[in-house]
Amino acid sequence: PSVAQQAEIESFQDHLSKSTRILALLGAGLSASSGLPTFRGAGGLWRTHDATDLATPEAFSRNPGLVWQFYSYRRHMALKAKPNPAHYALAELARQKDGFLTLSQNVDGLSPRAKHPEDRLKLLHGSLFDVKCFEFFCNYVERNNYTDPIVPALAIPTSEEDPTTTSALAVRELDISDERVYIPELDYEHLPKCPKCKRGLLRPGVVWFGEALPSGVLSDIDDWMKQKGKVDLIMVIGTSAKVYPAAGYVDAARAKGARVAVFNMDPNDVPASGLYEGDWFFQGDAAQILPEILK
Ligand code: BJW
Repeated sequence: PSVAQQAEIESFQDHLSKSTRILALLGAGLSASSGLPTFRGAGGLWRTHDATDLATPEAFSRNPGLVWQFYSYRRHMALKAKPNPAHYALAELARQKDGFLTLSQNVDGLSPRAKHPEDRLKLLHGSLFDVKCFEFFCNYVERNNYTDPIVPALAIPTSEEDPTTTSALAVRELDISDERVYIPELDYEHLPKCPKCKRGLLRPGVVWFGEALPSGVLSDIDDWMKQKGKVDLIMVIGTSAKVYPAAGYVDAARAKGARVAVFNMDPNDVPASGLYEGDWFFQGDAAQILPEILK
């Protein structure tokens, strides 16, 4: 870092060491260097679809097979991925500070796998590994379902490598995020069914556009916000901070006195209210800069 950057890092570290009530708002950029794509910008296309167009109840109603292929692929990739140094650095900080609360928009399970203390981690948008019934009359929910694929029809197709160039008969998974790779259309009978009502389809336990965030999560955060008044700091890490109500926690923390520290690859991706005097912006790959700045 340059002299100016070093001074910024030191002023942040000084504030962090004096802070007791701290929030961290996490987004997809935190997991980017674990190999998981973000939603907006490069990598936000899945086949011909904008990833956010598939993240709606309407898309699931219209084509549950396609939406399940997208989520089954993401479950598979998330299981293969490993938490990166930023997930571990945050988990360590959360352990050290009693008044720490992480608000994660990520559904990939990497913070839990980095042993982030569970009571200090709120999953705003659910988890890829929770599944629930899509029928409004049925309340079936299943947590931590890591079965991959969840039903045989959702297995990632493979190709056999040329046996003359490899010693064993290796099978290679095809990249079904690439529209040129053929995947069959799947309908009702191929997809996971609800074991409770036996009628509805199961769906991923994530929060889609137009859906409410989990009520228990929201009330836990409200309770935390109301405690002892002041918030010292909110760290905004690897998120475009464009999706609400998640992004609204930046201003909510500010209203309680918090200074804001943004960690992002893109200098334009600051919260909607901008940066104030006394805030920080650290540009770079979260997996690299966060462990350095937090150590
Ligand atoms: C790096 C990096 C590296 C890259 N290092 N950095 C107010 C105003 C306007 C609209 C609304 C509003 N309030 C509500 C709305 C509607 C809507 C909304 O916000 N729309 C906006 C898009 C305008 N919100 C909702 O619908 C929410 N529900 C709701 O409001 O309900 C109301 C209600 C109440 C009561 C009853 C019923 C309803 C729900 C929002 C759910 C969002 N769900 C998704 C999908 C989850 C499942 C899945 O994973 O598929 O959540 S959408 C998607 O966006 C996902 C993410 O969690 C979320 C945020 O994205 P994120 O993480 O910020 O990713 P990116 O790609 O945007 O950014 C990555 C960043 O990382 C970039 O900045 C990069 O530069 C950076 N980066 N590599 C560091 N290596």
